[in-house]
Amino acid sequence: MFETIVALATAPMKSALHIIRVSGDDCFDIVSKCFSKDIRDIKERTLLVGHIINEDKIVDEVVVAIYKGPKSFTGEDLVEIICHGSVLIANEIIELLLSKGARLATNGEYTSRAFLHERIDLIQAEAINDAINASTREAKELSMLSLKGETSKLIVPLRTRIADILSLIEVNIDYPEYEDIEVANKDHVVSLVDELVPRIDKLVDEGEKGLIVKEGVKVALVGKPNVGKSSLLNALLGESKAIVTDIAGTTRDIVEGEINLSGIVLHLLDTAGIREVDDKVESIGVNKSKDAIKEADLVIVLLDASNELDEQDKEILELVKDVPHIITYNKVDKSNNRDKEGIYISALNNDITPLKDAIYERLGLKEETFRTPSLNNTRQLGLLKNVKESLLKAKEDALNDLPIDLVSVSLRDAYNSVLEILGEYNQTDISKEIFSRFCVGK
Ligand SMILES: Nc1nc2c(ncn2[C@@H]2O[C@H](COP(=O)(O)OP(=O)(O)OP(=O)(O)O)[C@@H](O)[C@H]2O)c(=O)[nH]1
Ligand SMILES: [Mg+2]
Repeated sequence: MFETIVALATAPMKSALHIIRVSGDDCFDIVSKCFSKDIRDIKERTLLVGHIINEDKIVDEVVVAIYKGPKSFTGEDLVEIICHGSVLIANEIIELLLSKGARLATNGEYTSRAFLHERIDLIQAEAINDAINASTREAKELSMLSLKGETSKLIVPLRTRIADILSLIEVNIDYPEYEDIEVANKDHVVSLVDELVPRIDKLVDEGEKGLIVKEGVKVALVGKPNVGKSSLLNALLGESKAIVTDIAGTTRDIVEGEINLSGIVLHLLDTAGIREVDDKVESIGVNKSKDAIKEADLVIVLLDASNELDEQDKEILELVKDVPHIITYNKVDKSNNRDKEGIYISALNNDITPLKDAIYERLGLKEETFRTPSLNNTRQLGLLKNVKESLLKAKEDALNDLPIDLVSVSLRDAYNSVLEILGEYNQTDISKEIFSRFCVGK
């Protein structure tokens, strides 16, 4: 029994039209109680023009789209009421539907129902949310591949291969008397793991690249005072967002900005120049700069090309040595010396293309990344890594000659993690977590 839910599917603001979605077992009954036509016997997908009526009073002239389950987005009977784009009208219609027995939908409940009715798997449900939240065309296109089920197709073969061996082991354990069944042994497990692990590694690599396309990267600009970090931020943004002066210690707090670099969103952090200081405010800023180094996906270490490196520069280079970074010499307009390894730019003259190219290259993205379906959210990637770990454990146990039923425990863990990626395992718990991120009406 699925209660009938109602919500506004469009943004609650003045617009040309609004769409109100009603879905659930009684949705045709409930809409018929306030629509000028009876829609209970509608057989096919239909559009009807009519009036929403509240006690003989016309609320609005509307178009009603009728979808019979299971051929609807939610997989159940569903009605979309297209009314005029006033929030007052939309609210009046929703209140009327509530009074006739519907209840307000919670966040993402329509997508959640589509999942529960197996219209889509969890990867596709997540793709809907990704498509809505995509901030670049490239990210949106990747989410469309997942929505079409292309990403799910990557994971289904893993499920099948693990299930093959698991079921062989189980038949062996449960029906030892069947002599014509192949005996499950450690070689089966070892060759399964050797076959699947490289495939998982490739999926993780593609997923991480996909994650970059989807969510962008955090890039911190760090260096000692006055090297031109804020000038570089401004040059990258194409606007003078951060204050620039020739006084060392101008920037005290993190200044943020965002650019789209060939389809990738860079979240830029301009930081306070790192140096030893007594000033309380500036030293808080310096600590924030050090934190930014840890948080960033990529650090641009800015050095002054017109001066020799000093102790401060060397200390900063020491701070970044274990994180992904690009060494960049600024102020080349003041110096022709380019003998050190690194990227040479002039933030002042807007001569920063070499750095943009270096950042893009460092992300390791290829043309195909934008067209390759991938498991590109942290939930999916985390589970994929669990699958790999469990498979490696199964291989280790097999090589240590543990009984096959004990080896199968890790194989089953791997199998369950694969199911969880698709949302087929422990459905209610994961879906609750995921659908809470949707907006109402989706
Ligand atoms: N010649 C030249 N001067 C530059 C360049 N980039 C920045 N400057 C100058 O260097 C001085 C410091 O620039 P900022 O961008 O404020 O330096 P910062 O690294 O943000 O300094 P703090 O905020 O103090 O850490 C300013 O006078 C800039 O005009 C450049 O490429 N060439
Ligand atoms: Mg600055």
